[in-house]
Amino acid sequence: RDMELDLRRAFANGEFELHYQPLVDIASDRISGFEALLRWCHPEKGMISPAEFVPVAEDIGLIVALGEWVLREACTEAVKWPADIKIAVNLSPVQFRSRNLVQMVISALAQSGLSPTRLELEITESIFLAETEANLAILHQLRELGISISMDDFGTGYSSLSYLRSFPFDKIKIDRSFVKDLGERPDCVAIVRAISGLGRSLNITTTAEGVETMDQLDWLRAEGCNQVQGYLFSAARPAAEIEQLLFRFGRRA
Ligand code: G
Ligand code: G
Ligand code: MN
Ligand code: NA
Repeated sequence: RDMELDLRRAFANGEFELHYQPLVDIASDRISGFEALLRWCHPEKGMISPAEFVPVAEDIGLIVALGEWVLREACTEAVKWPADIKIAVNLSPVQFRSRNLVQMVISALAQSGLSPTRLELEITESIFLAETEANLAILHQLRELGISISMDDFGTGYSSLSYLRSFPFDKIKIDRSFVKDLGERPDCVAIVRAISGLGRSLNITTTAEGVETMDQLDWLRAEGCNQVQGYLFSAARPAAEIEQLLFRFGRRA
């Protein structure tokens, strides 16, 4: 397909950029970290969403090199932030098949000088669909380094609760499809309540994604969710705006 060639060209030309979306602690109402979100600034087509090109990059294997670039870039940026601000980076399941993932992460941390305790890696349920044992071993090695592991888009994928028993996740990210109709649909409240309760009992932080309204925030607070992320606070913004965002949310950078 056309996009394959275009993606390889774009990677060689440095057309990718990282934007950062705040993760806000509900109790303190302060930013505790940022999620790095990949953007493709196409010379003719403008900004292209990762939802469009990440699946193609996965198909052609480019996600391994692109994902390495993302991690190195994110760590290099985050090391400039206040020491209590974390950086969350998405990992593709394809990166787990690239055998030297752990070495790559160690190298990115060492070269940037970022403490592993400031790095959160976001994975999706799909990594438990195949090569479960090998992937679990990788996750354990990453966590041994002091890195936090988050389960992204919780509740939308394979959704077996058994992996919560086989691996000590640090965070569960409640998919924004459950947040969207909070207050309008009782089933969404029930699901958010159940996931928050699960997090509390298992001592796992819960983060709600896609929070757009004060009403949603009130529901999430009432249900004991720990952290929020969404347009109510800020969309993902370029690195140059992070200092301003930290200032706006009660901290000096
Ligand atoms: O930013 P939105 O920004 O449109 O992101 C869409 C999807 O792309 C999300 O599912 C998000 O997890 C994924 N995504 C964003 N950045 C990255 C990245 O650096 N690596 C991978 N593998 N996925 C990413
Ligand atoms: O990694 P993940 O699948 O969670 O990617 C986050 C996605 O959600 C990105 O596409 C990001 O741009 C998008 N997003 C972030 N905040 C909001 C929000 O408040 N509402 C909606 N609809 N999307 C959001
Ligand atoms: Mn994510
Ligand atoms: Na998500």
